[in-house]
Amino acid sequence: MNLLNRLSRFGVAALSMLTWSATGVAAPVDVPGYEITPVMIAMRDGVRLHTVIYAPKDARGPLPILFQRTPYNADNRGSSIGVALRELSDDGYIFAFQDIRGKFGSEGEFAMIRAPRQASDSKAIDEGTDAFDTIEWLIHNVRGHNGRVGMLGVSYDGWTTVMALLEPHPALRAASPQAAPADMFLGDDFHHNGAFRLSYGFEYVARMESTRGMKFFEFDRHDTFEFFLGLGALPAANDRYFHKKLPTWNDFTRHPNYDPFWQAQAVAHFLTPPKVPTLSVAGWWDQEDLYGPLKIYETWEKNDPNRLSTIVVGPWNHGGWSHDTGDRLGPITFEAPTAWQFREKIQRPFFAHYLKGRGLDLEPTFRPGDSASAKMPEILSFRTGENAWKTYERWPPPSAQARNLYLKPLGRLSFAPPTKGESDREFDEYLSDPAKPVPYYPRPIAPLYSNKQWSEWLVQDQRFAHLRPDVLSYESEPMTEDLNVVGPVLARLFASTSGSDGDWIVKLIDVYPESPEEPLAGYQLLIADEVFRARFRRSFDHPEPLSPGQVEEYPIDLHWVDHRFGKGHRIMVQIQSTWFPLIDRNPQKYVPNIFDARPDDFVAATQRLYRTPTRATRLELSVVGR
Ligand code: PG9
Repeated sequence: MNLLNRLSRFGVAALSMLTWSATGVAAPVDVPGYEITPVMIAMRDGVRLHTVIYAPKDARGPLPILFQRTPYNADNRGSSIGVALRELSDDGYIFAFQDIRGKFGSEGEFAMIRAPRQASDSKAIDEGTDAFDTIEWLIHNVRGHNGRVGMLGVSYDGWTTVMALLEPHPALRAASPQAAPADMFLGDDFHHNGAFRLSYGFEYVARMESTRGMKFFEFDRHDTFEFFLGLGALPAANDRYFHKKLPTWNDFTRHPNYDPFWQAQAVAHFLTPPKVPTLSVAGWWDQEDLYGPLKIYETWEKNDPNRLSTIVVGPWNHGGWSHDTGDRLGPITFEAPTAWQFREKIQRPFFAHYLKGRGLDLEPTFRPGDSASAKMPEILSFRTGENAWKTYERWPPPSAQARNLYLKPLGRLSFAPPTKGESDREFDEYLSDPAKPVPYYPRPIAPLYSNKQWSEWLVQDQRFAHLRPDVLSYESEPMTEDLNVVGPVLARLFASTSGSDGDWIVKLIDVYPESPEEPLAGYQLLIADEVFRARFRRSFDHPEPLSPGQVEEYPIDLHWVDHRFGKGHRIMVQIQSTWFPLIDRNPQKYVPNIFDARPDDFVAATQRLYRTPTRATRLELSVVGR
């Protein structure tokens, strides 16, 4: 029996499931002007996925289908039609929202970031085959469509969009994966360079795996800094709260290294050359997934002769482009409604072009070259600090010049390399004490989803950490002219520790001028940041202890930056070894698995950063003139 026959056989069963939502178990939100059809759609292995279809009642002709796959409740998604999807719904689409396996109304088992199937196993399923099977069903069962399907979504839903692009259904004609994670060990939600994202890992997994729906973890206090410090070593999480019932937490504890478990799950390793026009989206201050969209775009770019893959990076936090106007983030203002501009002037014409055959009516600012162009800009980026959209054909732009910014004595930062004998000390040092970790945000630190702290922490003024005895701060002279840092930023540390493991956290900061006219006088704004767990300096799959006191070189990728350090601003670098509870505390004494560490494994250590001609700790930047 071919796939189509099988689908229509299951399709009959699917339509009979319409009663499921009529029982009061759950019901899709009502959206005036739309006919709502909840269905159970059978996948190739017989598992049925709850899908809600919204069709405009006043459609004057066939419409494309916009399809989203989510672990966050398809029944609620209709509410985005007039909001996050408003600029699209104004154009007229049929929307289909689906619960992925094991979540809310769908059958089957939920697997957190289910690993892509092996190419050799044609019978296996993954989120890509589920997208394929659903599109197949939609185009044969939904009335009034034009044969074209688009997919889009933020974060988890962005990742399901990427999965649909591995072996895309022929009807999938345009896709926008937004803040899609690429690798949960190297750079996205759960770890960065092997360092565990404690508060996020703990709270997200509790929320997603305590029930088939979602349930927030109930903290017994407001300050989660205190909660996580009180938790002590990580075995306490299962002993006290999770009791080995949360599969992903158990996976964290069993896979402390970049072993086949994480490698098999990282979609970055499985991407196929782009076959579908794709608009990736990332936010400069995305508190969850900045690594993913950049990595996915860069990987696609290696094999994209037909320019199918493009990217937009704006001044947003996680998903910030999908709501409100985007003219500010916390106290930082952008002088333009950047989120609305993205939705109205980029996302809307992108889907209208590929799904409705409309000309690409982009604003002049967003068009590559001088004339109206039939192509999306390859890279559209909002340069923060200058507050202007820029288009680039390549990253970094070919005109970019490499420049190094060096740590100097007395907390100075300079483009002049260190010289022999400029200081009688070769290093600066601090004591890192895991019993008194540096908070990542001024305390009290609220639970992640309880207020705006989490979603805006990356634009928090860093003065709360400046001059702490366990944070090294280096600052440049005020800029005498604008400095445009555009391209990848790499921190190259030469460092030692008295311990046998440790973390290095590097923060690149724009310090606003101390002037009475400046509303944010002295503000320390994070521009780029990253953590590196030293045990992984040679290999992420085979960690190794450090030799106490031995100086090692650590290249740490701080990702892309497009920022103007304006005239009068200073550049600052802060370096520290704890960032809590964002990152779990490194015991600083090597233990094979930090998830098995005992309370007495945690020891204070002296950290040294070197700044000599041969051990010149620095930031490697790309700089452009305009
Ligand atoms: N950042 C979230 C997530 C994505 C994928 C896995 C785990 C978490 C999200 O916002 O969906």
